[in-house]
Amino acid sequence: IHTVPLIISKPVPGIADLPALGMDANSIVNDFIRYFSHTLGQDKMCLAAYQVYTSLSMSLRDRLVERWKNTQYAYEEQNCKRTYYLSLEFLMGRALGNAMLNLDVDKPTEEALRNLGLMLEEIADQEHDAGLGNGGLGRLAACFLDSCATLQLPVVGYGIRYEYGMFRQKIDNGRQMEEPDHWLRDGNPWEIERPEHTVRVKFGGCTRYYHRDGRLYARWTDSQDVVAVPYDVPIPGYRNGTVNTLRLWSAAATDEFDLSEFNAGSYTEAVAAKNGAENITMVLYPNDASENGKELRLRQQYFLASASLQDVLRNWVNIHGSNFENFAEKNCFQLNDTHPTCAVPELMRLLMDKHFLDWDQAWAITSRTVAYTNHTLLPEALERWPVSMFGRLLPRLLDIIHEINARFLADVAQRWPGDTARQRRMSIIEEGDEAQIRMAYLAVVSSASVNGVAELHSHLLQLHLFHDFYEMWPSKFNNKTNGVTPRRWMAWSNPGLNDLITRTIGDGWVTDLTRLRKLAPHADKAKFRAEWRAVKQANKARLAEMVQRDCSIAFDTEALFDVQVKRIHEYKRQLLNVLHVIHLYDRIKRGDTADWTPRCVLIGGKAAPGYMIAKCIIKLVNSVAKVINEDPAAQGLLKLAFFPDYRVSAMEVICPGTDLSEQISTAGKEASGTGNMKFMMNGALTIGTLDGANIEIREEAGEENFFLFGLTAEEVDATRPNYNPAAIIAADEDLRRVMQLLESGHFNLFEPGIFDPIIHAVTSPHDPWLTAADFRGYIDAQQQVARAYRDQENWTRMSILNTAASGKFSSDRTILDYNRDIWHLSQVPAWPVK
Ligand code: B1N
Repeated sequence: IHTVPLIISKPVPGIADLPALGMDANSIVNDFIRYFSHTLGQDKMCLAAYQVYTSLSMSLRDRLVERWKNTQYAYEEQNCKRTYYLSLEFLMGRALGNAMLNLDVDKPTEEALRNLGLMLEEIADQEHDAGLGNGGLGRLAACFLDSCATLQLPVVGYGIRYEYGMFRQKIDNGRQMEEPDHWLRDGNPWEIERPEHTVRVKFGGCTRYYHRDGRLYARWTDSQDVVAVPYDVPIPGYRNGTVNTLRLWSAAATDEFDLSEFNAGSYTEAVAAKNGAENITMVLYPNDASENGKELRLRQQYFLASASLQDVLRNWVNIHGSNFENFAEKNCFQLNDTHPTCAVPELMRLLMDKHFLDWDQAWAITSRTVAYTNHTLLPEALERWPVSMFGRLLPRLLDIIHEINARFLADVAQRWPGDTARQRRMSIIEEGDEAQIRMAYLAVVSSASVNGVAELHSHLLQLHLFHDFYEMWPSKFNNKTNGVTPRRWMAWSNPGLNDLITRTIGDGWVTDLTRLRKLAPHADKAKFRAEWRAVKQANKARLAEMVQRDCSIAFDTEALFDVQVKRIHEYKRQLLNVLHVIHLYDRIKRGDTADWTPRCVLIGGKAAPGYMIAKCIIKLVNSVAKVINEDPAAQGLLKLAFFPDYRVSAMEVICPGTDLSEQISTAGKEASGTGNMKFMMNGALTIGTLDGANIEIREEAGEENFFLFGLTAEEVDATRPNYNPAAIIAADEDLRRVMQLLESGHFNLFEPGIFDPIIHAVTSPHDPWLTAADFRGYIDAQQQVARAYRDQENWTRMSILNTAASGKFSSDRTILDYNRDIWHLSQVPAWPVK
């Protein structure tokens, strides 16, 4: 194995113990200037904005690195239990502002920079989002890391350093265009390459068995290997000296040649053939809540699992040698959905084939250390790998999966003798024309804990997808309602609200969000409401500016800001939103505008590149927007904009400026949602269905502070068999007129027929999302919203009460729940920086 050799074998006095860097604005800005001028060789004549950003980031990173090392020393000294959060996605967004906030240097540094004539907001705006995720699942992982560091829990994130993150979305003639996101092109000051921790990952080849001391062992041989090079990203806790690690793996070729080709004289071909290795970590698959079964994706999954486990085991062996007795007491692997589930057979393999444990010892460790979080019930997102492909790529792992399954099915047979139907239902291998591995079942069978991400979702998992498993092991199943970090989603992104709240109830809410409850009594004070409204108005002005810049549409900040931003998916029903907008337009055109509440509707989100209907919905939004925004009749009453390239840094501006949060998925389909929580914290009211975490949001806010509509999950299931949208449309004049407008081609006069797939989807009795069924309820709830908004005093009251009730949705609470029920880690404070 080719790693950088250790040159220095004993501690060098003086090297590790440099005096701590100053945390005052002056020393930070001095270092910034030195990096700018000396390290990056810039001068005053050429203020390359990205270099200004890079220099400031390096200055802050230095300060994190000291705390980072001290945190790791504390963890090592305590020999504490650790959790490894394995995820194919970490949607980190930007790091600079977060580092400044968490180091408590944001305000003075901003001021010192201003004295130099530099605006922090402009500098921070240079940073490329780290878009290493699709949506909620990836952003959840990022919020969890922030909470773990803030709670001083020894948790390491393991992920993939994609060269290309989530694609950049451009809108051309109303249609989504994808552009590659080469986010590392200008350099990334937030990562440190660690070539000395490189590991080797196998693909292909076959299993060989051999005897030693009377026992049979297996070895994976004749494989084609790649190396995994780690890049570490610091994860600062909130003002507590802790800095945890996100370790991202990058694939590279080994330094070996194919000797036969080399001997044949094709030196260059032999070197060029090694190119394939880098492909593994080239690009993030841009599918949210749907799998696509590509071999490269399986390679990514195994690459992450194997590299991370080898890393953990090497650290273990360095300290404990080959004694694995306490391993399960000291380590926990949390699987972020089934994507990293190769970790199960890989841990078995490493323990048996490399560390020579027998099956029972290896299984005792694996089944006690692995925990699985499910994030969706949608059948199209459930991962299945063809046995044939899996066996070709990962032959030794397939052997192990077969063995896990055989032993598991023997247990099922023991418990339910003769029930072969049950065995077939529960088998990890699905038989059929092409046998497939059900990754979710593999994860459930092998895990000590299985959780869903909101109460309803966890309940539905037990009722449907994992019903048989729930009967077998009821105590494995639990709920962990999602949360989001209040550092990024309130304290950093909404400085106006941060100031007002802190002036009113002190600053403890940032790390104990339940304290926001203390805002509730202030909702009754007219002066406080006026201040609250002023903050919202300023945030709306900022959002309107961004909409003007990116959509060229003018939003009037007096209007109701009605926002739906999330991945475009039929189950999320952006289409229902558009139908409402068309209905409002129809009312304007027929003169039904008495007591009108002006409204600006913003819709944003990416469609998976191959998801045709989702792309068609984007085109529809843009087409409807064009008609409405250009119609003088709608001026001052209604605007519609599609926000391009929705991403983490855009949400930081969008959610503080939103009045109304759209959470309108078909009940039972959205596992949790997390955007809903960000909006609530920032004082938006929610219009929503009884789905995912909406149910808990409404419970916390009180039903009088939430606009509810739509079928329940049970009603959805009951409605399906005899669903008749044609009858619903015929019976509802408003919906009939909306459909007529659509069918008449009013929004696509020069592109006839382009919306036929959408019209068909709404009118089909097989529409799984029941859009027509919820139309009436939605329109009526929107009418109530409009009426409520006209009473600004009461609206503000409700807004304050929503923020006040949002404490449950801090990811700190979520992580404390994970830790209490699954991880059982102790909090370990970092050594103070001297
Ligand atoms: O995970 C979020 C939830 O809040 C959302 O409701 C849920 O839709 C989302 C395959 C997924 N579920 N499944 C995915 C992502 C990428 C991929 O390749 C599936 N994302 C969710 C956080 O719990």
